[in-house]
Amino acid sequence: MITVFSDAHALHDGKAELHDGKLVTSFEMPRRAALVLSRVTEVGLGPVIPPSAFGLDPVKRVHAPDYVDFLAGAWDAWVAEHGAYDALPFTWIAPGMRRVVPDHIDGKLGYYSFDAGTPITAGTFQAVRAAADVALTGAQLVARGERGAFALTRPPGHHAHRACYGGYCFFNNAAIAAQALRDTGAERVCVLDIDYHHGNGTQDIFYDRGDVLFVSLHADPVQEYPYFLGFADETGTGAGEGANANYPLPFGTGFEAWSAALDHALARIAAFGAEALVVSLGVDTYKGDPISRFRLDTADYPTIGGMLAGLRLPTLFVMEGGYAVEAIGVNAVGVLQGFEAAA
Ligand code: OKP
Ligand code: ZN
Repeated sequence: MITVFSDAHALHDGKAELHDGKLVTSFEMPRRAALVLSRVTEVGLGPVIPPSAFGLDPVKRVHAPDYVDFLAGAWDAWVAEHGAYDALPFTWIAPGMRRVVPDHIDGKLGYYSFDAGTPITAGTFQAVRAAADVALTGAQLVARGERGAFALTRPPGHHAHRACYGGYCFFNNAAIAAQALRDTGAERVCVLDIDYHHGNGTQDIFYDRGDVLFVSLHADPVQEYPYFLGFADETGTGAGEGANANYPLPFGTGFEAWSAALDHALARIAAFGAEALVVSLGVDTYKGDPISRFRLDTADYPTIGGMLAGLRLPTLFVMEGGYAVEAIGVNAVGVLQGFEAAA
């Protein structure tokens, strides 16, 4: 399997996030992608190639142009006000307030975000552009006939909505790839999100569309971030009615219950008749993950890959979460190895 990777991910290097009432070292760090890449080479998964440059047009197929422009200029605007230290938002729109675009960067950060865990740093925009290119290059490989491809994206993307960032995510790499697959000929595409957290951004982007099925297995939002989306009764709207499926699972979920939900999800995907599959591949379902509370083990990940291969669909894996850095490489690449063994 070909891996697409760009060193530019390391230009996004947040110092801190608000966690348990304190500013702590960011869980989402450059070392994550470096360790997945070294595992890819260690096991000889296949060639590692750099992305092609697609520009921002395919990004704007799923993100609002004013949001993209905001991200492009946010760091410089922040530095002009506060100096060269990471930008974090601190206030948001609540019911009863007005949805107006502020002039000041501090207000704009709140307007275009939904949490205090997602710093904008000097190289964030370059890094998220590179991640979009990585996803788009992977989509192109799959569109051109590869059975599977791995877009080793960082930062992750599935929490990013059409016009706001959060959850370590800025550009929704998986959504950008799914849209590119649609635009290059696939009539119906599925995004299957197996990250521990609900892919609220991806769901929202495709919620009113019947051509992209979004399916997600994740920690129940009554207990876990992102709290305000990801419930089982969210099934899509308008033309998208029936093209959204959430599988919320409780804290402590192990592989038996998790894989039963995956079996159900796979049947749902097969019935949809997708021509291509994008997998939002998070491995923060691992029992050793420092911010998550599922109980999957390292041996489970190749099994998951084998189950995904059973769909017999051209499949693009897009890297999302996973914060147990010592295990992220083995677990993420384990899924890909399991897929290849069964493909
Ligand atoms: C990104 B991805 C911290 C709460 C959680 C945000 C988690 C974002 C996960 N106390 N913070 O889905 O892996
Ligand atoms: Zn996650």
